[in-house]
Amino acid sequence: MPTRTRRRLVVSATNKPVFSSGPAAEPVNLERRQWLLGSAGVVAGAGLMGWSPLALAQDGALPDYVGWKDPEALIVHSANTLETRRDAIGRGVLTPSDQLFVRNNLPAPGNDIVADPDGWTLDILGAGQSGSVSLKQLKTMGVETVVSVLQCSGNGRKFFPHGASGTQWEVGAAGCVAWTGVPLREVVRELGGVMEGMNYITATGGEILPEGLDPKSVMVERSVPLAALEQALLAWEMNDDPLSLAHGGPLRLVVPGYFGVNNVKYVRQIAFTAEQSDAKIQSSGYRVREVGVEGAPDQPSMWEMPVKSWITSPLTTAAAGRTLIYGVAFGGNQALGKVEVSLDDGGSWAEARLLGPDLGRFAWRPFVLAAELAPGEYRVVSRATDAQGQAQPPERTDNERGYGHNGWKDHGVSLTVA
Ligand SMILES: Nc1nc2c(c(=O)[nH]1)N[C@H]1C(S)=C(S)[C@@H](COP(=O)(O)O)O[C@H]1N2
Ligand SMILES: [Mo]
Repeated sequence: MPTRTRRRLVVSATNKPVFSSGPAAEPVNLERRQWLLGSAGVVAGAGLMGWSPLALAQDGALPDYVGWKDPEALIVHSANTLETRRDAIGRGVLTPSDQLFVRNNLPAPGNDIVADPDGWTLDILGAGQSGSVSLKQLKTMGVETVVSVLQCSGNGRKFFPHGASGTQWEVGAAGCVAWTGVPLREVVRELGGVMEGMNYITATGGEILPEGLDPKSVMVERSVPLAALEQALLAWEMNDDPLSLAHGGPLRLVVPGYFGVNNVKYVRQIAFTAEQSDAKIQSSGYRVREVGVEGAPDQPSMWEMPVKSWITSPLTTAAAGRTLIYGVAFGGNQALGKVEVSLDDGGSWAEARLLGPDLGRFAWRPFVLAAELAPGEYRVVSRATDAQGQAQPPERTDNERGYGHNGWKDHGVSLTVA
């Protein structure tokens, strides 16, 4: 858990929100020291030749800002990229916070931004009444809890044979967590609605950008279609704890059903915009294109997640006899329909049983299949189908950056039963 001193959130029904109409306020308490990359050194200032958002963590140890996480459950790819081990994904419906993956495109801001969560301010543009609102005020506008799968666009990148650049995630750049916050549509309603002609929700992360680089080339600013207003949440709690810095505290835009990158951490501005952001992370980053092709705005953006599943246990060996085969499955932006498991690489399938309570359209379900296994070699695979009848394809769709892999073949495991 992020902190032992738990402070429950009080949602006051009497405090009426007040909006400043002046120029958008800058977020407070952001310091340059965010550019300390763990113990790797300072990377601020104009001389940014060696600047890399993927500085290596020392000795595979957990960097300070995620020091509260469970090292046994995580693979440290870099100071900014931590993956949940496949064998750490349990049978529970929710991923414990200390086992959840972390992915930062930029070094995380300083911990001081979560010291006074209620004082955090969010600028809202493109609504009937634009202005600045504090987290304290947001907490008076409504509250809801949504369980959703958080998954990086590059989850499964490791399986692409062309060697897609980026973190070599296997299955663990994903987890299922409970978010508590105010639905964005409630906030917008209080502000007099979305201005006419706006097509996107554009959210900006609260990182202080390094000097000497074009801000557009590094800033985390993502646009999602306005349709996502139906489910978007401004979250201040994750798994019943105040949102940790690592996961975007004090305030995060959560877009259930959409890939991780759209869930902007330490969100400092929400703008309803006619066009998508021209930041690199939107215009050419996170675009699906053929191998060898550069990213461009006319290619599909990593928005809605498709149906996906994978086996979590057993992963390598099992004793002959009755074996319970476990995994997780989700429908992405759709509810989950069913999951099938095959012991012969898709030759024949049996429907698995979904475990735990159904926590809604955006949550994942653990699944289990009881199998009677004779000694031998097995290729165990799972195939999920969403509520609309869309099933996982057998193969990945090769693409330059290794995005969106939901092919069932690569996600299978080879099992030796003795
Ligand atoms: N402000 C900000 N938001 C961000 C990012 C970031 O670097 N900065 N990374 C995005 C990406 S690519 C992913 S996959 C998720 C990861 O969320 P997590 O670190 O809470 O697991 O956050 C997204 N939101
Ligand atoms: Mo990501």
